[in-house]
Amino acid sequence: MLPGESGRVQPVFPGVGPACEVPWDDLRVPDAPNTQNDRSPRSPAESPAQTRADGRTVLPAARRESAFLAACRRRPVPHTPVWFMRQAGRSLPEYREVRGGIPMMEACARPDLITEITMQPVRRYAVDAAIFFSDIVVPLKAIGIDLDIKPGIGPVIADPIRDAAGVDRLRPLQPDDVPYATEAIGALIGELGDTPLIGFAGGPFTLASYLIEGGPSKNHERTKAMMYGEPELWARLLDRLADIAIAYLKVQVEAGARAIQLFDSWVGGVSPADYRASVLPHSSRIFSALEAYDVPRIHFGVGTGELLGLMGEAGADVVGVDWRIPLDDAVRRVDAGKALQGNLDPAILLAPWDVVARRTREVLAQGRTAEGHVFNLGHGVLPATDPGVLARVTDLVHEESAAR
Ligand code: 1CP
Repeated sequence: MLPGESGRVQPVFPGVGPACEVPWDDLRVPDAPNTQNDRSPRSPAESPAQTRADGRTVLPAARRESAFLAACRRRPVPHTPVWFMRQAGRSLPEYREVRGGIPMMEACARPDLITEITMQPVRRYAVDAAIFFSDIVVPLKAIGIDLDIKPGIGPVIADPIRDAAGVDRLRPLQPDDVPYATEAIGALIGELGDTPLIGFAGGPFTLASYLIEGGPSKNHERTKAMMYGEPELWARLLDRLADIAIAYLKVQVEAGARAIQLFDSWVGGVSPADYRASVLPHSSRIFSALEAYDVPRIHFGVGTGELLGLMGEAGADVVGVDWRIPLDDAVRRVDAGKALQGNLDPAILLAPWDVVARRTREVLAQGRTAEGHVFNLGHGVLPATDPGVLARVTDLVHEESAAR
């Protein structure tokens, strides 16, 4: 689709005039929603910039930075970008079909399946980013921890880690331990064209919780008992988990991921003081280790309203917000210089469309107070979600935000 052919409002970059300083490398990414038949990168030379009557310059699609990367970097966007946590998964019939009978851990180690499942939501929705299909426990399995992802439960660890000998079992991750990740991302980069791929890893608290509790947990009590009662052992454990996250993220970025997200999903149960003392140093080390790659770094956890400022301080470029606090409130909780991601309650997608549309517009309005906003849910897509609703939300976000 050429610029202007879509019949949609031609988006304008405020302040982007002839002396536009957006780096060339970023301008090669068409931002237009990637409809299925519009994936081929076009040479910027093919379509010149146009100056409108009001003097503003409209960059042709092929010369614009990906809307997702631009929003992460707090730069002007043609529309608010959108992707959904857990956009691949059980809400999609095509996912259920390819996964049929194949255990989750096996699917996560097969490049063909990783590629197919990562692509499924990108084919269905005009999302602005893809997320690598894997799981936060994949690198732990790759270094020899005996674990499985059980249907309907989640990660289950055969021999939970509760002492120094257990911590010593966590050896460093080498790229050779996850050859399927490198191979799948290589294939994905080709298939995705200009749609950026987000790589991810589990945050140190959340991975520690699975390892210590032995599986999903409501209160993370053994985990917190170690954090409070055995601070040296805790620090050693989180240090090793941070090293594993760094190695796994580097593998993904070196293979072609263009942004990363650190999911510390369950860290919201920790107070700000304890977060600062016992978790932040480790997350901070992970973000610092990725700094040189110059990819946007996103940090997300559930129920982290009281931690948002600290999660930004840890070194995230983009702070993920769950649905419990409005984005304009979140803006006040993070330092200047951060973009926000979020935060429609995933359960809203199960309500009638007029409710979904109204709530989506509210999130967009609140997101406008942020320096950059990536539209997302406040947590993962629920399995009962109708994919048609996700498609409509994606289009609504694009249309509403482009029309402004
Ligand atoms: O058989 C299945 O379909 C299992 C369901 C499933 C899927 C599709 C699990 C088990 N993991 C995944 C993939 C996955 N996990 C992705 C890629 C898909 C995408 O986003 O499109 C990602 C990013 C994750 C990350 C993940 N795994 C997190 C962080 C995000 C979050 O949801 O908070 C966490 C906490 C996990 C652990 C996990 N893996 C699976 C489940 C059900 C859980 C949560 C268990 C619990 O309640 O503690």
